[in-house]
Amino acid sequence: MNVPKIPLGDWVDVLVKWVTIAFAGFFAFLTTVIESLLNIIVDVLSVGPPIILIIILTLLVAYTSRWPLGIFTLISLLLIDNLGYWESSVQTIAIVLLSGLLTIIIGIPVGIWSAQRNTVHRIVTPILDFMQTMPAFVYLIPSILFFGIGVVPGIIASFIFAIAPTIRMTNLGIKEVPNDLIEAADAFGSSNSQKLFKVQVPIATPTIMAGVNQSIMLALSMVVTASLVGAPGLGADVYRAVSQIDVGRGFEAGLSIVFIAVILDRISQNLRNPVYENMIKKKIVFSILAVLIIVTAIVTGITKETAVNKDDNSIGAQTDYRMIGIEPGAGIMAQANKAIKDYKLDNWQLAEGSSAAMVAELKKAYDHKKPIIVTGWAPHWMFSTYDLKFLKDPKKSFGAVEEIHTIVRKGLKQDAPGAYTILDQFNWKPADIEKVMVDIKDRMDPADTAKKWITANKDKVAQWTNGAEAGNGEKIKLAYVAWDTEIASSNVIAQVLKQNGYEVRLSQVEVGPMFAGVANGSADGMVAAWLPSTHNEYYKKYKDDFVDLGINLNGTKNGLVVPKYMDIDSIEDLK
Ligand code: PBE
Repeated sequence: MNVPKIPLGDWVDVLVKWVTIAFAGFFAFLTTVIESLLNIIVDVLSVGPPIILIIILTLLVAYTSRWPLGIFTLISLLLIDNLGYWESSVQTIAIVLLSGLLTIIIGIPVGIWSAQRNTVHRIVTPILDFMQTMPAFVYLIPSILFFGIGVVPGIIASFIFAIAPTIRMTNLGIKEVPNDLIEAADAFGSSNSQKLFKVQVPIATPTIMAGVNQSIMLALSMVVTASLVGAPGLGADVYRAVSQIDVGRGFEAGLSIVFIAVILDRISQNLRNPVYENMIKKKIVFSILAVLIIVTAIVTGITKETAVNKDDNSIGAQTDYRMIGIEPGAGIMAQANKAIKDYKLDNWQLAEGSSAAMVAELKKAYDHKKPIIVTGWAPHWMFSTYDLKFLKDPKKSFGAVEEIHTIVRKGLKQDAPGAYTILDQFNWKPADIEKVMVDIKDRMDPADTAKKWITANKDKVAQWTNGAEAGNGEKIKLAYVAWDTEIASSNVIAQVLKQNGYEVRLSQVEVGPMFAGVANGSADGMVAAWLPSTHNEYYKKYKDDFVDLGINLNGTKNGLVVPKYMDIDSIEDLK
């Protein structure tokens, strides 16, 4: 039977597209609100030197959860500071606090409502199941389109992922309030709201708080995922370490996350019944804390207000001094950071995320003729889709024109001589790869696109396969990074190898792992080494452990890219 595929994905695409346009104003508003709230929290937390917050947190943990834990807090926070992860930690705490806050504000009322109305409960439960089990990565995709890259889509995705326990536990807590208490309240003639706030909620509080605690922990577990779309903090540190296979830094950042998890967990668990309550009243402690927070918020708010330069119309002010980057391990990211130094762009930041997020952000800005600066490279379909220009780079921070090399593992020549020959002879032009990229971008399946290109370019492909022994079903594993250029090239060469008798597996990884994989033989090869400058660091590190088969494409270029409607020409204009 031949049942056509149901175009579910297409429907979702259409829906998301419609929502993006119809609710653009609402999303912009929400982005501003969430960003400002987060900024306030970060400002308050980072007022004064770190030691102030360290002491306050230590005292708070000691007060709520006994002094040994206070000492643990002190030591672990001092260690975080010493290792250089303080700023990231503050960012992470702020993100988790804000997601937690949103969870409480929305989750508890929904939980109460679903405890009171069975219909609500019946509707909410399957939605919660869905939200909790749908891989959180999936929320990130529409989130980027709705909110742009940065911290906001990360917070929203964490919130969706984390809210379920609060709703479920609130519902449970309220339902578990013994019936005789409700009857007693009824007998005294209490109104519904009196019953709720004077009887049900107080009795259910421990259960509700357990839910909130779970939500906070889940939000914390999302920080690495959120960093894929540009959320800063410890998650970004971990992601960066993965993408550069930096074991040491990965461990340091991971350890910091563990410390913060323990601290937040203990505080949120014991907030209601602090251990030392008989020594100092809860009310006093929390009042002092509240006053402290409010005063700092007001003071930092005022000092900031006066610091803002009112008539700043520079490109920097228009773009929030932010350039949109890609995967943290990409060579172009190191180059962009170098440019920031070389051109002394002190107040500029390079947002980390992914190539897909960068492209989404570019499209959004371009559609609204807004100023935007991205890290871009050619060949790339974006130059044929939009009117873009490279900013001039007189200091050559992004290197000069480059080439892409094919690199294979040692021993491939003996194990699969035919594949080796094909990989060695693989060579094409920017115009070729661009054609493939445009088709893939227009939503053609990469493998099909590759086949189409091969059929249309038989002569070229014949040169690559010339004299190559046919394979006998040997397995060839090619590593690549999900950059548009490499999705195109890897798929084409994979199809060519397949048509010559090899069983090819493409394995998508981060940059560091791609080089390491070929070097340690767990991947057979890759066609994605940008040299001499872009991937020089990785190349140097592993060059003794793999075989460089030379150039497969000439004439690539990296740099900062802006739409032509922007009135700047050179990186120097960013100052
Ligand atoms: N790129 C595309 C990569 C190499 C291929 C420019 C994004 C990089 O910067 O590492």
